[in-house]
Amino acid sequence: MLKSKNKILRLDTPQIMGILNVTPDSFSDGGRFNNHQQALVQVEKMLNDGASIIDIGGESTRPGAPDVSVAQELDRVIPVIEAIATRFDCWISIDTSKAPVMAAAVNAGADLINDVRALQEPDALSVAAQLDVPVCLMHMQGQPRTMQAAPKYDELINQIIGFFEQRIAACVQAGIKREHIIVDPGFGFGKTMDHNFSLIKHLTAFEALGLPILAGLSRKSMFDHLLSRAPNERLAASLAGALLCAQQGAKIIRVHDVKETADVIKVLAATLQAV
Ligand code: 9MG
Repeated sequence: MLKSKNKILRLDTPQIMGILNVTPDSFSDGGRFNNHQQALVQVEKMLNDGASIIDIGGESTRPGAPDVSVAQELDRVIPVIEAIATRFDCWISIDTSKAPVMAAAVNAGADLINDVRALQEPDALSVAAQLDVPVCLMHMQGQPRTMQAAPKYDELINQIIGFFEQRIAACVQAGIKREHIIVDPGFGFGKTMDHNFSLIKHLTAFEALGLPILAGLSRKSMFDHLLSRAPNERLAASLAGALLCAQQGAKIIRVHDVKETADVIKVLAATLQAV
């Protein structure tokens, strides 16, 4: 279970985090939801389709994406967060690594911080501790611009678990409650295709940390490498990945295709509940 402000998110069945990119260069929605009204229509659809969390990002982390200033990121995400918080009763996640964006987003209505840099940017730890909301710490080897150049691990799973142990200790030291921490192995972030499939296979290893696991594989290029599919042709592969991760213990699945993923999770839940 996660708690933020006056909200509770049960994790006894995997929850769906719907992706809302408010960047002009988003890799798979092409910036279509750059406009507020369109963003709200998309949010309503994702909630009706079964998402309980909406993850809003104003900085693209795909390799080669341009850097975004704090002012630009605030300009993209804050009005959308305010509009969602006023209209919908859902969890709002802010996908950012910048401390000023975390603070403004939580003040505008965000309930969760999703940081692909695991609170390693300046002031991120102290600001997240002050905000007192759950945080998702994602593992990434390198930086988005170069991370796919030649990712290399001596022991993939142990190294990522070691990284989480260090980041969790830093969070707790900074005053972040342990029960507020979510971990995410970071599919596609400084990982080869083989690393990504190994992570799916061994995802249960991360349960040893005793924290909820988030998995994000939706439309990622690992499926292109395996199947030679463009982003809009990766639905079946993404659903297979979502199911495998949910079976391997993921409690939050971050996706573009909420309706189809919700069906998959319901099939899994019904199977697990069957006598
Ligand atoms: C922002 N973002 C893009 N991919 C992601 C992933 O796999 N996990 C998390 N937590 N955030 C992601």
